[in-house]
Amino acid sequence: MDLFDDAPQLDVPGLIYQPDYIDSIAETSLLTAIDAAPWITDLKRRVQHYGWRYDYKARSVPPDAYLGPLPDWLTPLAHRLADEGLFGAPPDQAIINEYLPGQGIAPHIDCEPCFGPVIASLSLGGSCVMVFSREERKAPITLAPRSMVVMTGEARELWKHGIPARKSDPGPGGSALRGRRVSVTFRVVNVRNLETSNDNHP
Ligand SMILES: O=C(O)CCC(=O)C(=O)O
Repeated sequence: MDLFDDAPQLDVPGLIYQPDYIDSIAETSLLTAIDAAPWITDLKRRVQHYGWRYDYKARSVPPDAYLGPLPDWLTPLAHRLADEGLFGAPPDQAIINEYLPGQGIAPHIDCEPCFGPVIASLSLGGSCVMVFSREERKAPITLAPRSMVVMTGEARELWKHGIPARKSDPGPGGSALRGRRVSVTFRVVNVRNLETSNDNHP
């Protein structure tokens, strides 16, 4: 865990935040590749699925949902996450979410049977506040563009994460207007569990 050994400790056990995980050239190139690819428009926000399709209604990865390997423009990041020791194997699934100002994602824990013990999300374009919650406890974390947030242990299994659907976020300097944020969330699919998956993904 080279890079992540120095990452600041947060209030949520198992949550790791690494600012400036990529530089702005890599960010622009990822956004260009993402915007050249087709979007799925069934949800309130646009998404793209790579590796395996996630079924939001069934809250599972159906056994026939394999889409093929991650695209070339995501593979280096997936290998880097594994090389840094965060994932036991390179992630084989990625969901891209686009959030326009006012859009968010409901608090949820990613499907536990479907996905492995580590979830990592890269922020592109704009920042947002992601709120981690466990019963009455809440921990808002600002995710800056080009940062990587990694959920492991309690943060992945016991705390929900969500992004309030609003146009601005509170911050140290007052309220900050949101811009367009695109995230790339990496996971490893538990292929052996695909028949029996069930979860509380939104
Ligand atoms: O936008 C993000 O960083 C997180 C996305 C997410 O929670 C999900 O796709 O389940």
